[in-house]
Amino acid sequence: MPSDPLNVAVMGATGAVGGVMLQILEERDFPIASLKLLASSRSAGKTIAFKGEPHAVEELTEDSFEGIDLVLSSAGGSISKRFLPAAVKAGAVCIDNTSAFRMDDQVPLVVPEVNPHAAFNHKGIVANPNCSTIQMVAALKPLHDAARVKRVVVSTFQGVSGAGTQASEEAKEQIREALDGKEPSLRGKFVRPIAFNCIPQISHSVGSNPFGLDGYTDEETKMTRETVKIMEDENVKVTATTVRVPVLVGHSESINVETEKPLTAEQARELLERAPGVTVMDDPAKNRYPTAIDAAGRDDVFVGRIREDASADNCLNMWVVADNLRKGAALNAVQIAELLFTGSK
Ligand code: 25A
Ligand code: L14
Repeated sequence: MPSDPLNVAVMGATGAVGGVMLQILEERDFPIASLKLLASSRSAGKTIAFKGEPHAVEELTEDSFEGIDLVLSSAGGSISKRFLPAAVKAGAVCIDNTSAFRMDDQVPLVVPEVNPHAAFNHKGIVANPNCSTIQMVAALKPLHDAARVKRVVVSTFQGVSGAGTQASEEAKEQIREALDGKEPSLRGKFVRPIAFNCIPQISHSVGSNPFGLDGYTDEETKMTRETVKIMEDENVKVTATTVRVPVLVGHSESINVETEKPLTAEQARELLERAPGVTVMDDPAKNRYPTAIDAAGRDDVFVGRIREDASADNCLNMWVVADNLRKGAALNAVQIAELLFTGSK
């Protein structure tokens, strides 16, 4: 059931995710009657081309949503909390990329390949999961359906674009300084140098202790909690270590998964080959496995290095990579919109 063209607003249109959102709406020819680009006053007056037509960026206010059918928001959690209630009141359906509403009981948390049915229970807001969670559950779901996932131990290697456009600029600047033999300067987006380094701290919370009382960052806690909500099974236990690496686009994950029933590596490979939105790239003898550079700019979640773990029963290891701005954020959000409005995914 193709829908009538929609009046669409993009909140955070000038950001890392917002820019990719516009690209994806264009690529997929999403049915748009009118397009409103919203950002902070810093960007008001800039123009961005969409389908060859310049569109002016407007300052986001509570009055921005009159006549809007669909809001795609990616301007940070505090902005979503402040403005989405006004959008819902104006009658818009909001697909929110931030963590603001993800664990709210009234708000579905959706990956279209995993729990599409949940999207239809919305009361105005549908949450888009965390990028690291999206790519992990896309790879876990087919294994869960076949053999029940019990426990997951995951370590992530996350690109800097996940922290926004300014973080990407800071990372490049630090790498330039390091190559010039200078001390990389910290400009606010990283707590330790990211140039030629790995930082085991991904936290957007600005509280006094970014590690929380249990020693985990909010990114790690999100992976644990969001997985249970999306998979609709509280028996799936996840423990995570999330690490920022000097990669621009693409999150990579080393995943150890324990299942109730045994699965050989070959069986897992076959299940993943049939899974929607997943591409298996697994021929290690030919150096074939996914890396962030392979996944950047692509839509699928890539899986490789699938192998049995001889140290425990019913355990497998795999390596899962995706473009954090596309499947991890903008693409997943547009797929949810397609599910709700155009009857496809
Ligand atoms: O608040 P959180 O939750 O901690 O979010 C952190 C950041 O993560 C990104 C996004 O950064 C967010 O700000 N993000 C959100 N969801 C994400 C996801 N799922 C995600 N990243 C990955 N995956 P971003 O920089 O990519 O995009 C921010 C967008 O939000 C707009 N925005 C910010 N404050 C706003 C606002 N819009 C409305 N009202 C507000 N109060 C922001 O627009 C952008 O579109 P902008 O106009 O503020 O920024 C446009 C250009 O200005 C530069 N800039 C940004 N901040 C500052 C700045 N310049 C000077 N001072 C600043 N403080 C940017 O370089 C940008 O190019
Ligand atoms: O919760 O890589 O959507 O910094 C998205 C970006 C979490 C952190 C979210 C990153 C954020 C993530």
